[in-house]
Amino acid sequence: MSASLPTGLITALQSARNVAVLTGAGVSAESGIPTFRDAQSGLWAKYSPEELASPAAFRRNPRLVWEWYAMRRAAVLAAQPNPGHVALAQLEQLVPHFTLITQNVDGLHARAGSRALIELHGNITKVRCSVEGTFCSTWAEGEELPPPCPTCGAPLRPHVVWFGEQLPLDALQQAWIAAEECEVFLSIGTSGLVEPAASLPRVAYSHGATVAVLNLDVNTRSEARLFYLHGRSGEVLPQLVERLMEEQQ
Ligand code: BV8
Repeated sequence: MSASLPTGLITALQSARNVAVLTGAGVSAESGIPTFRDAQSGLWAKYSPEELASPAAFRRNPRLVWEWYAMRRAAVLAAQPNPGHVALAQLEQLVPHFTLITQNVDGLHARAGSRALIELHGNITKVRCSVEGTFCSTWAEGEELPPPCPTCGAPLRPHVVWFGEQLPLDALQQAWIAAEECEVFLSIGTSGLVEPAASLPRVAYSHGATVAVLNLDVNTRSEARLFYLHGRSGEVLPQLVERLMEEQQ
C-alpha cells in the first residue's frame, strides 16, 4: 500500500488529462549519478560544475572540460535507470497527455522508456563539432583532446547546454507550453536554482495547475493546490503510480 501521499494530489492526478513533469539531478541520484550539489570527488573535487560547464572554461582549458565530460559520460553509460525513472515512464501511459521535461543530461529517462521527453539541457552521451554543430558518433581517442572534428578539425564538445548558453529554443518553447497547459505539474529532484527551467513550476501554478514539489530539501506540507513532499523519487514515484493504478481499477 502506498505511503502518505496527499489525497488532494492523487485526486488532481486522477482527473487530470494533461500532466507535465520537470526532473533534476535528484531523480538520477538513486542511479548513482552525483547531483550537482553533491561535492565533486577525486581529482574533480577542486572544481565546481559551474566552473567547468561553461564556454569560457572550454576556451580556457578544453582538455580539462573534455575529460570531465568523458568521465561523466562513462558514468551515465554504466548507470541504470532506477524505479523513479521507470515510474515516470509508467505515469506517461496512465495520462492522456503527458510531457516529461528534464534538466538531466544522462539519458536515463529515455532508457527507462519515457517517450514524451524534452531534454532542456542536452544529452551528455552525444558529441558535436564545436564549430559546425554536427553530431559525431565516433572519434579518435588519441593523444589530442578534445578529439578533432573528423570533417573540419575543430574541437569536439559535449552536446549539452553550458551556463551562459541559450537553451534550444524549440525545446524551451515546448516546455513552456506544457507548463502553461497542464492541470498538474510535478517538480521532482531539483533544487530549482537554474533558470530558465526553474521558472516552469511557477508558470504552471500561475496558469491554475496543481503543483507538487518532491525532493530532499522541502518539508512535507500542503496548501490549496501546492504540495511539498520530502522524499526520494525512487520510493515516492512508484507509490504514486501504484496508487493511481489502484484507483483506475
Ligand atoms: C541562460 C548541462 C541565457 C551541463 C546545465 C550569468 C551569465 C549567464 C547566465 C546566467 C548568469 N547568471 C545566471 C544565469 C542564468 C543561468 C543560471 O540559472 N545560473 C544559476 C547557477 C544561477 N542559466 C543559464 O546560464 C542557462 N542559460 O540563461 O542563457 C542566454 C540568453 C540568450 C543568449 C545566451 C544566453 C543555461 C543553464 C543550463 C546549464 N546547464 N546542465 C552539464 O550538465 O554539465 S545545468 C545543471 O545544473 C543541470 O542540468 C541542472 O539544471 C542543474 C542542477 O540542478 P538540479 O538538477 O536541481 O540539481 P541540484 O544538484 O541543484 O539539486 C538536486 C536536487 O535533488 C535537490 O533538490 C535534492 O534535494 C534533490 N534530491 C537529491 N536526491 C534525491 C533528490 N530528490 C528526490 N530523490 C532523491 N533521491
